[in-house]
Amino acid sequence: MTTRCGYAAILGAPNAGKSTLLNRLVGAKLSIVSPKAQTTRFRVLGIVLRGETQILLVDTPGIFRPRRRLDRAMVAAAWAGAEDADLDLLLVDARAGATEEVREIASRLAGRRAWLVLNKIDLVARPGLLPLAEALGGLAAFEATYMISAATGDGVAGLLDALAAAMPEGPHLYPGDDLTDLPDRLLAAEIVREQIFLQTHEEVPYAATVETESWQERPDGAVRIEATVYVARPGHKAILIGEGGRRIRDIGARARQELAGLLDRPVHLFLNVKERPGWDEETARLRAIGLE
Ligand SMILES: Nc1nc2c(ncn2[C@@H]2O[C@H](COP(=O)(O)OP(=O)(O)OP(=O)(O)O)[C@@H](O)[C@H]2O)c(=O)[nH]1
Ligand SMILES: [Mg+2]
Repeated sequence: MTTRCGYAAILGAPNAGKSTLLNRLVGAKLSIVSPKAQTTRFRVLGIVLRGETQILLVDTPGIFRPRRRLDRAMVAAAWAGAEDADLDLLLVDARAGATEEVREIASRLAGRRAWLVLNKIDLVARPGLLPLAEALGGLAAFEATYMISAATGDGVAGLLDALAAAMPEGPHLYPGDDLTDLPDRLLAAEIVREQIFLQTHEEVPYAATVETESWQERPDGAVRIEATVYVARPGHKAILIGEGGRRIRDIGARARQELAGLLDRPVHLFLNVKERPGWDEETARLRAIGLE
């Protein structure tokens, strides 16, 4: 029997719903999601088996005009994901439409094998979708156009079938039951960062990074995780800790609960907040999240 296997990168402007789509396609929470732009910072692999095809989906950071070294590394990771893939999916927030950001990304896809995927169709009236597809269709030679809602799942099964059929022939690159190559330590740090994105505002989530410092399997089956949250400014440390330590307790409690579900065992989570001005320009901090 012929098998197929290939990479499909999910690309787009920040907040288009790329991570939501990855999680939906894989059927597992692998990549963190928040209502804020620039949530994802590095590529996240999601592995899906559809019939005889292994689809290697790559969630990427949103593409925007970078300022900090961290931002530049994020955008570079996104384009590297696109360039390494057999097929690029340009995911567009249908409600936001053909923004300047989206047009620029689309124009850079010229000459590559790409599909246009309009997302969040649960938020817009259908008659608006065709003109949007036409406006973007002129910017790259998209092989196909799909209209989906990553949130409700509308149209996603059709997209998955089409992806399976579009992958090149070849042996599967990962064991059959693998869902990702993301190490548990990195997943744990990301789940904490997701809570920071959900529970803090303005520049605070953007000025924070999380690293797992220790991971101990305990005899009773639980895991004890210690993580450090680095913040760029003293004021941010106070905000993250909150009055009487309430904010950091809530962040830890939600992250712990989420991780216990994902790892399927009891989790003891300890968070440390440290001030580290300029971490977002520091090689070691970027390497810790697989950038640079
Ligand atoms: N209504 C609706 N909301 C969606 C849909 N897909 C994603 N969202 C929401 O859009 C927001 C952004 O979703 P993400 O998956 O984090 O977007 P992203 O493209 O990965 O964002 P970055 O990682 O920041 O580039 C979240 O609040 C999602 O719940 C959709 O199909 N419909
Ligand atoms: Mg994302």
